[in-house]
Amino acid sequence: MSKDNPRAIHLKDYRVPPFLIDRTELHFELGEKATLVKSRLSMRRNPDSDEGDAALQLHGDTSLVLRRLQLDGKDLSVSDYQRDDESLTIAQLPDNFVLECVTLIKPQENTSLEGLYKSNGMFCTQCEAEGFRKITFYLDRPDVMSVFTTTIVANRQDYPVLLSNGNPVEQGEQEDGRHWCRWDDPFKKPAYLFALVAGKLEQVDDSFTTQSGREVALRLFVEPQNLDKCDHALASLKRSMAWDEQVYGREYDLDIFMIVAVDHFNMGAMENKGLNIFNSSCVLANPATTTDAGFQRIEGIVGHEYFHNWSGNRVTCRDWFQLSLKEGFTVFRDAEFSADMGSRTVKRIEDVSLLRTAQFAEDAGPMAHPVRPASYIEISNFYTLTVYEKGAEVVRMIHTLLGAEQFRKGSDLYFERHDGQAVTTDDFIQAMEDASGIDLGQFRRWYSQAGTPVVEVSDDYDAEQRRYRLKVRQHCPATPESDSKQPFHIPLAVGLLDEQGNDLDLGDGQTTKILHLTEAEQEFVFEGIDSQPLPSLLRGFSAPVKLRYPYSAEQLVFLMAHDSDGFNRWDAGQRLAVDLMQGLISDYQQGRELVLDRSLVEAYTKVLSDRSLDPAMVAKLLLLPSEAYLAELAEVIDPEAIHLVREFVKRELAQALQGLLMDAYRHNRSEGDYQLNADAIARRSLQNAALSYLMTLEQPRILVLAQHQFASADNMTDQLAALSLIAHSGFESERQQALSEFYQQWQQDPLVVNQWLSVQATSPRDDSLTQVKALMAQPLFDLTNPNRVRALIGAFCGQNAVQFHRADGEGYRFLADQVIALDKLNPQIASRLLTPLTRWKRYDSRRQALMRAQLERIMAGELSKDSYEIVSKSLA
Ligand code: 0A1
Ligand code: ZN
Repeated sequence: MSKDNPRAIHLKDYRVPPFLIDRTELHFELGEKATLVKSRLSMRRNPDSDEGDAALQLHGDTSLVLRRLQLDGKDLSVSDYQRDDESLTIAQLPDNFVLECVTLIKPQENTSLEGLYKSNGMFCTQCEAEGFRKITFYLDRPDVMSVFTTTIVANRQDYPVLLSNGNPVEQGEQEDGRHWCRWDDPFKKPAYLFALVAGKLEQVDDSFTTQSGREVALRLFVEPQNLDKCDHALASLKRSMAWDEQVYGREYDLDIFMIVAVDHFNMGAMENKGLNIFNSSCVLANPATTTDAGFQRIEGIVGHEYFHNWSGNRVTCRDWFQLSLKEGFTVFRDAEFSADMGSRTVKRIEDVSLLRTAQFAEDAGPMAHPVRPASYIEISNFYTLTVYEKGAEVVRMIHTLLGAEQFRKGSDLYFERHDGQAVTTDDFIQAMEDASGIDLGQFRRWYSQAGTPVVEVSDDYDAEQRRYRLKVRQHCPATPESDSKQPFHIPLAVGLLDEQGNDLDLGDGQTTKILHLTEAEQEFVFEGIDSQPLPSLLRGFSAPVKLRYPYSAEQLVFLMAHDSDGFNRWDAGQRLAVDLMQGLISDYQQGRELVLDRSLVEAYTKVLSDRSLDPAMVAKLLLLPSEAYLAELAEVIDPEAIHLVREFVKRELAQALQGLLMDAYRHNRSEGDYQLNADAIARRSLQNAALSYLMTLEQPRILVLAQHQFASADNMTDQLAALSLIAHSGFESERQQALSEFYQQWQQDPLVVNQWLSVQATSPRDDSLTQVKALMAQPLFDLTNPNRVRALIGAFCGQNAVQFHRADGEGYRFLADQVIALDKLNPQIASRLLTPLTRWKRYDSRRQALMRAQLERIMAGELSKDSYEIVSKSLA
C-alpha cells in the first residue's frame, strides 16, 4: 500500500462526542438485489462537548448509496453536506433536530462479514467494532448510546423469522407476500450492539426464572438440519444465568434472550443485546459430532456472551482503547464460571498454557501492545490475546489483591455507579479501589505498559537464625511502545515445602502467602523456619510473568509429587520437561546423540502409577510442553529441532512406560457407554493421551487398537483422536483409508468436515502442504467461509510449525498467496492469518530472509487497513 497510508488513531486525542442520539428508528426492507435502510435519528448537541457549534460528522462506509437525507422533515441537497470515503458531514445544525436518511446496501455482495451480510441465504449482522457504518450513516462510536426501534420487512416465504434486539412489539402481513416485524429495545446501547437476523430458521424454546421470579423466554434459532445440536447451548445458557446471579448478583433484564447460529462468522460469537449471534462452531453440539473440548468451549463461550449483558452492554466502553474493560473482565468471568462447572485446576492449566505460548509470543513480537493500547490503525486488529487473556489475568490479580469479598463489593459498585454508561478501564479500577480501600495506584501500570515481566528469584537459608530469605528481581523487556518500564505491582503467591513435602505454616495457619512485588529488587524474610524449605513459587500462576528460579530436576520431581497447589504440580512437570528438551535441542543442533535423562521417566512412572490422581490431571501431567511453548522460550527458534526432539522424548517415554500406558488406556477406555460428565471426560482424556504415546512406537498391534477405537467410537472425542493418530502416522494405506472413511461418514456436516481438514493440515508429514493445496482445490473449500479458511490454511500455518517453516520457504509463499487473495474478500480474516509471518525475527537468518521477502511481497500490493497495519508494523 503506497498511496494514502492509513492514519493511526490515538487515545490521547479522545474527545466527547459533539452530538448525541436519543432515539434511533430503523426500517429495513430486505431484498435479493438490494436492501433499503431508512433511519430516523432524534439528535441533539452534547452539553458536555466543548466543540461549540461543531459540524456533525456521521460515519458511513463508501459502499453506502445515499438516496435521501432530511433535516426536520426537509430534504437536504448535495450542497448541504459533504461526503468522503468514511463520513458524511453536515454543518450549521440546530441544538435539537431529527435527521432522516435513506440508504441502499448490498448485503449479498458483502464478503467482509461486517455490517449486514448473507450466510447460507440468511441475513445477519456483525457490527462490532465498526460494522454499523456499513449499514447506514451514524455516530458509530461506543460512547453514543441510544434506544433503538427496528422494523424489518421481508418476503415471508424465504424469511419467515425476523429478529432484532429487545422485545417484539408488533408484526403484520403485506399484500405483496412480504411481512414485517417491529422490535423495541428499551436499553440504551451503542450501535456496535445492534443486530438483525432474517431467515428460514427453526427454533428451540426454553425458559429461565430469575432470582426475582421473572420468567425469561430463551430461544435458540438454527437451520433445520441442526435442530439436534441445541440442547447443550441451552443448558449452558441456563447455568450461566444462574451463576451470574449467584456469584455477581446480576439478573437478566429483558423478557427474551435469543441466540442465532450462523455458518459465516469472523469471530466466535457476538453479544448483541438480547440477540447473541454465534459462529455455528461455537454453539452447535452433540456427542456424535462434537469433542469433549468442543462441549467445554461452547459452555465457556455461551457464558462469555451472556455475561457481557452486564460487563459490556449495561456498562460499555467509552472508546475502543478501553476494549479490555469488557473483554478482560468478561473472560475472567467466563473462566471462573468454567472453573466452577468443571475442574478448577484443569481450566487454569489450559488458560495459562494459552497465555504462555500465544500471548507471551504476542508480547515479544511487533504487535505487542498494552492491555489498554495507546493507538491503532484498525481496531479489528486489537481483539487480541493481550486484550482478552492478559486483560483477564489483570482482573484476576485484582481479585487476588482484594480477596473474593472485596472484589464483589467492587464489582457491585462498578455496575451500580456506571449502569447505562460508557466508561474506561480506569473507572473499573477506581470502583475496585473505592469499594475496598486498597490502593491500586501502581497496579494501573498493567494497563499502560506492554511486555511480559521476568521475575527472577533466588534464596538462602540461615539454619542458625532459622531464617529463610527470598530475593526477587523484576524487569520487563522493551516493546514497540516503550524501551523502559516502571516496576509492576506483582502479586507473587508463594508456599514453602518441608522435607516431607508438607506446606509450612506461614503465619495464622496460612500455607500460601501473597508477596507484593513493587520494586525492581526486593527481599522477603521468613522467620522461624526449622530447615531448608523448597519454595513453590507463583502458585496458581498468580501473575502473567516469566518466573525464573534455579530448580534442580530432583526438586521438580519432588514438587510434582507433593505440591499442594495443583497448578504448580503440573508446572513442575512442565519445567522439568522443558529443561530436558532444551538440552536435547542443543544436542540435536550440534549433532550429538540424543539420550533421555531418567528423571522424566521416573516422574511419569509415578504419575501413571498413582491411582489416587484424577485422570484429567494425569492426562495434563503427561502432556509434554507443546512445540509452540518450546518455540516461545527459544532464543532462536529451530522448528525442526523442536519437533524432532519432542517426538524423540515422546517415543522414549512410550518405550519405557509401555506397560503403564497400556494399563491406563485399557483402564480408562469405555466402549459403548458414552456419557458427558466430568468423570467420563477425564477418562477419555487419559485414554487418548496414552494412545497418543503408544502410537509413537509404530507397532501394528497399537495401530489395530487405534483402528478399532476409530471404527467403534460412539463419540467424536474418541473417533477424532484415533483419526488424527492414524492420519499422522507412517502407516500409509491405513491413514488414507481412515481419512476417506471419515469423510464418507461426515461429509454432510460442515463442522465435522472442518475437523477433518484440520487433521490433514496439522500433519507433520512432508507432503502436508501438497495435501492442503489439493484440499483447497476441491469444491468443499470456500475462501469466503472463515471456518473453512481457519480449519485448513489457519491450521497449517499456525499449528503445523515444522511444515509451515519448511526450509525451502514454500510455506511462507503459500501463506502470502492466501493473504493477498483473502484481503480483497475479508480483511479481518486475512490480517489474522498473517500472525505466523509477523514473528520472523525469532528465526534463523535464512528463514528470516524468506519470511521478510513474503511480507514485502504482500506490502507491495493494495492492502486493507487491517493487513496494512500488521505488515507495516512487522517490517518496521
Ligand atoms: N465481542 C465479541 C467478539 C467479537 C470481536 C471482534 C469482532 O469484530 C472485530 C466481532 C466480535 C466477544 O468478545 O465475544
Ligand atoms: Zn467478549
